[in-house]
Amino acid sequence: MVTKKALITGITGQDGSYLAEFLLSKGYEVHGIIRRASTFNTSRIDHIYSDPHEEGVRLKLHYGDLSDAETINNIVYNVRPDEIYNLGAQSHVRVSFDVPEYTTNVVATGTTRLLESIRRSGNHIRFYQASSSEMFGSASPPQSEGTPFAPRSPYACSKLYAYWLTKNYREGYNMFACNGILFNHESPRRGETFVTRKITRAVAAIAAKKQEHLYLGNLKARRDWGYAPEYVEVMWKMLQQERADDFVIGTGETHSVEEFVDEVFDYVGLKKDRYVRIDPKYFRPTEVEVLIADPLKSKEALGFEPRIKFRELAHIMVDADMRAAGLEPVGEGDRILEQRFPRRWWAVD
Ligand code: NAP
Ligand code: F7E
Repeated sequence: MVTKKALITGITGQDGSYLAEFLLSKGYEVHGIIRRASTFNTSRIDHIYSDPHEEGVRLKLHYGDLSDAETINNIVYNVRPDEIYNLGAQSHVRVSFDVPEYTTNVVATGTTRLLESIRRSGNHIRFYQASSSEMFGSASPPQSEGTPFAPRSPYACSKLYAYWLTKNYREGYNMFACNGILFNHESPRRGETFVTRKITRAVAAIAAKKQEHLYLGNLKARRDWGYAPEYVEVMWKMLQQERADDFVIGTGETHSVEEFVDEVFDYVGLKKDRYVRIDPKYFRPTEVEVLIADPLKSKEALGFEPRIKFRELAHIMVDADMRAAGLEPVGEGDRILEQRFPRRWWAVD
């Protein structure tokens, strides 16, 4: 029996695909907004998609774009969801320096369009905003809900606008609107140009003798990296609370890009010095040096305690990329998944 309806922007992304899978496993009817592209852009959700002509289909896709208010209004009006998860974004920090206006349009103004459309609909729709640890920028670590923001990129400034607007609509219009301030979270579905996935793919390609070098930027930057499936569960949890609120989500650990490189190369038994090169084109005009979550509030209020941390994450991602490259996985990552998630709701990649 269908219990609730959810609408997800960014359903074709890493988080959107896991969230859709999670909500379907909970019995939801899931609606997703996808963008028209000249090539297929639904590879992350193909395994949960069924022909809409079949009976009982609970995943429904709609063409739309966060830059297009008319379509957003129509979808919100016609679908009448109980919950909206706003995950759609130009989400690449480095790219936001190249396309700052576009990033603002989608990330900041796009959120305005969605919030306005909910307000005008007059319906009681619970709203989740994908806020980001990037908003903390140069603020001293560890960062919690009370840490003053100091954004360092067009992406972070746009996310901060959306964060404040979400709070404004909660306070001004009594809307159930939450900010999940998520620290970096990764998986085998992570976009190929984010640093963790770039590294795990490269190692698999090097092992398969299809790549000679891996070019990276700032190896000293430190991040709090968690595992994406655990993070989408907590998005849902935020919308099930009695009162709307904002939460920091992270592991409470920080590691450098260099440590990630070391972990991954050691795992497959390759010597990184032979393969890793620095290319300054990957440096950012302004860098975020250290992010580390203080996740106390989400632990106490939501019971959030991540089961996967840095080392396991690296192994899970390498095993998946080895498989994708046609190689035998090392196996530790696969074993961790089996042991820690015996009742997994997501398909292993
Ligand atoms: P992602 O893999 O880059 O996915 C972004 C999604 O947004 C894709 O479905 C993309 O569609 C869609 N999108 C891009 N431009 C759009 C537009 N103009 N209109 C509608 N949809 C658009 O990002 P993610 O890692 O899943 O992250 C999900 C959200 O959380 C994003 O808002 C991100 O900024 C935020 N966030 C991510 C992290 C993290 O570590 N992953 C941490 C904090 C916050 P296409 O597939 O067509 O490109
Ligand atoms: O960079 C450094 C880079 O692009 C991490 C997004 O999901 O998380 C993500 O943003 C670090 C940075 O992620 C390369 O300079 C070195 O310090 O993987 P990233 P990000 O910028 O932290 C936040 C929370 C979000 O909200 C975003 O949407 O790695 N780095 N060398 C590199 N980064 C990249 N991409 N490529 C390199 O070659």
